[in-house]
Amino acid sequence: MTGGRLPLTVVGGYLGAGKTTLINALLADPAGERIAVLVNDFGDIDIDARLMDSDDADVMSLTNGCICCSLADGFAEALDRIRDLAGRIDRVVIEVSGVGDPRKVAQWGHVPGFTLDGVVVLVDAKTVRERSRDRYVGETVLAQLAGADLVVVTRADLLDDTVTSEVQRWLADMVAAPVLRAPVPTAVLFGPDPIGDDTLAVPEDHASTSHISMSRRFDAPVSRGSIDVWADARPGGVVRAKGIVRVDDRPDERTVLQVCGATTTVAVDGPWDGGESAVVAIALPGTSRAAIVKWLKLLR
Ligand SMILES: Nc1nc2c(ncn2[C@@H]2O[C@H](COP(=O)(O)OP(=O)(O)OP(=O)(O)O)[C@@H](O)[C@H]2O)c(=O)[nH]1
Ligand SMILES: [Mg+2]
Ligand SMILES: [Zn+2]
Repeated sequence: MTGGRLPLTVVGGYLGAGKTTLINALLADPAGERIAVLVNDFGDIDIDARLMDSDDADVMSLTNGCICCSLADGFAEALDRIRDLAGRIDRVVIEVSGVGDPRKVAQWGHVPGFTLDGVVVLVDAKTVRERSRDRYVGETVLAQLAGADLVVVTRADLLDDTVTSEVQRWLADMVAAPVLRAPVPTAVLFGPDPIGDDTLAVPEDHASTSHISMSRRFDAPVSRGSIDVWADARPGGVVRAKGIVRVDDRPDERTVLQVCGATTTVAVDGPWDGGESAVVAIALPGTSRAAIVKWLKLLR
């Protein structure tokens, strides 16, 4: 919890993208957090709330409209009820209807009692490119992606790996957020607070014209596997990143990470020097800080 305010994570994505599936996975592996879920099903029957494995979680549902436009009053009331649960829950996850704009819903993360944690947008690897060009739903899908702090690609299990990679590259060119394949660990979905003892430095807010620099320090070696995931998921807005880290399979050596334009290199350049194990990322003005934090959190 952050100063008594409940972190609010918004989950969006087109109809059937896998939002309820992701939230169920969160409820199954909540990383010790007590989660309240608010579901906005688009139809007039609250199917999704019943699909959620809600043993420990408080699941509330809002039907018959979309919380980003027509259900503002009902949504405000639901947040009041959730606020009353404070002390019993640690965070709130909202499933936005498949046609809703999650970024609009994220504005509720700034009302008293809450703090915005980030916007997670899911896309179906199989259909997202086609849908983005569709004359009826293209605008909706593109707006959802534009507001993402983290993009999660679903149904990769049904596609050839090369096809999914191509979709991921297409997404990465378009959005200023990390692009990951489902399933995504809870610790990455929830942020931007740093995990464990690692510290994450967030400099003062600069004028909107200056680049954003964020860094992360590691107390423990990072895993080799996480470096690959991290390199593949770089948000479009990040123009440069570099670091000297200890890696689990070579903890006594310096592993140098260099991200420059589209290229990432990972090289060992000598014995560990006793300095800090850390990474710095520089992003274009306007890049979402939550997106950068989520990306840096992939190193673990
Ligand atoms: N194979 C596969 N199926 C998935 C995946 N994610 C979701 N599904 C399936 O897709 C269907 C729709 O998933 P939901 O999680 O209900 O999708 P949603 O975004 O909540 O759907 P709406 O709330 O109706 O917009 C279900 O049958 C899921 O089991 C995935 O990564 N792989
Ligand atoms: Mg759903
Ligand atoms: Zn709406």
